Amino acid sequence: MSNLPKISIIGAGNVGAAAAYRTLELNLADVVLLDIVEGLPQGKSLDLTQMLSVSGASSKIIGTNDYKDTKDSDIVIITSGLARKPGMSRDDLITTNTKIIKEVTENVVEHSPNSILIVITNPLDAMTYVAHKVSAFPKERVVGMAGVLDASRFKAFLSMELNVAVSKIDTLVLGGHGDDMVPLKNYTAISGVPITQLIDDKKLNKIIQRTRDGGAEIVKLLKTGSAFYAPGVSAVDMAESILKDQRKLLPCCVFANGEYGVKNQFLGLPVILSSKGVDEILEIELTDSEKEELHASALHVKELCDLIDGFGIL
Ligand code: TXD
Repeated sequence: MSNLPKISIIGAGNVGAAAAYRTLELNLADVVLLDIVEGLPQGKSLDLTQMLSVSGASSKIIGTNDYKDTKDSDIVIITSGLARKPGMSRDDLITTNTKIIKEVTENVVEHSPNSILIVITNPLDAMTYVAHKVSAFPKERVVGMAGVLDASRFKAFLSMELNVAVSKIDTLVLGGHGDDMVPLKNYTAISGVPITQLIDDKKLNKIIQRTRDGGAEIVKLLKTGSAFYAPGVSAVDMAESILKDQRKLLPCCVFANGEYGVKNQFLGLPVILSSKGVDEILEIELTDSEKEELHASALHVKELCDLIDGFGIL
């Protein structure tokens, strides 16, 4: 390993491998890729090591089935669990993934008690709740990735529709990572020009609907799994802000303690990510209908968490 920070990625499937690739490409950290399937993380890390000999980054990667190798990670990205198949909702994954996240979190905490957790596994908000509860980490150190991905989808569709550079589009998508996510029109702009001046409402609403269905659209096309490049890169965008103390404002799944009238639960909100993890939750102005949508989404997340509590395994 090098002198770089250490990121462990649990789950060497599609998202885990994409996150590993991006971490190495940015030379952001050394990577430990862990999975329960023997050979899978070892094979992928060998392939990525060989990639590094061409791309030239100095970061290193190892693949393992042993949590000892994850010892003293700065960040742990949790991707382990089932992914959606066509026709499944994210919520359908809840029973199996709750057990997996519980087991994984216990192991992670034992070996990296000071780490910051970035959860990716679906249903995202509920699995972030599981990781928080099982780890007993302070709320600043447990964060879920969804808003960055949902915003990336919104931006991509806007760029396709308007034929403008996607890098100049800014937006925020709040709420839970589900069909009831809350894309914010008023915080969507292209180089500062409000989106409402550039596209009529009917088209914008269509794009918003496509954003809500963005995950399902890819699941339907792939047939055997769900999206992974954009999710992997989105998680590493969050990790970069934390490791480099960049203080990026990003929509992330965080523990709300009264913000936006949401109490004691995880939900996608705008936050500053710093070396502390979740440094600050920003309370921005929302319209009445956005507030309503956010609360409906929060209620849905809460129902899932209550269901998990009912399992009696945490
Ligand atoms: O926005 C988001 N948060 C998401 C979430 C975007 C895309 C994907 N999202 C969810 O991430 C998806 O619904 C899944 O729940 C996870 C992982 O998706 P991925 O596409 O990477 O799934 P894979 O390719 O099936 O990989 C999962 C890996 C696989 O290799 C399993 O062997 C491993 O997880 N796995 C485990 N590893 C360690 N420990 C345990 N217990 C374990 N169980 C399964």
